[in-house]
Amino acid sequence: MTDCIFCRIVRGDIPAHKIYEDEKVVAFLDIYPINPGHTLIVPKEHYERLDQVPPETLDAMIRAAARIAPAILRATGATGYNVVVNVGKSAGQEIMHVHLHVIPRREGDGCHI
Ligand code: DGP
Repeated sequence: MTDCIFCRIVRGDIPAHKIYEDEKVVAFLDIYPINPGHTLIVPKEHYERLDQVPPETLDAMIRAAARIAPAILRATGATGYNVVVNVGKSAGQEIMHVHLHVIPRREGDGCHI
């Protein structure tokens, strides 16, 4: 998927504010954040849907979320977070390269996830 925007971010062909990377995944700030620190975790290999991702890559995605979320909270002062994945256009998926949203939250922030 050479023209997939997240594949291009993974390759470094287009800029993104990367905050974490390991063998399987990259995490970077969402360009249209719901709250400050809103982060996306994407597998380095292209899969469209969550149900197509191999187990070891799923593990890496959720492990990355658990690892970076406390740092995001410390950096933003948020007190909680949502981990969200949209699968399919009908569920709001706009970029067809599977990704976890890590969305920092505060009491009364008015977000409707
Ligand atoms: P979804 O609707 O679940 O497919 O979320 C796609 C998210 O990707 C959306 O919150 C905005 C973000 N996004 C789209 N294009 C770019 C981009 O070029 N760079 C970054 N950092 N985020 C992007």
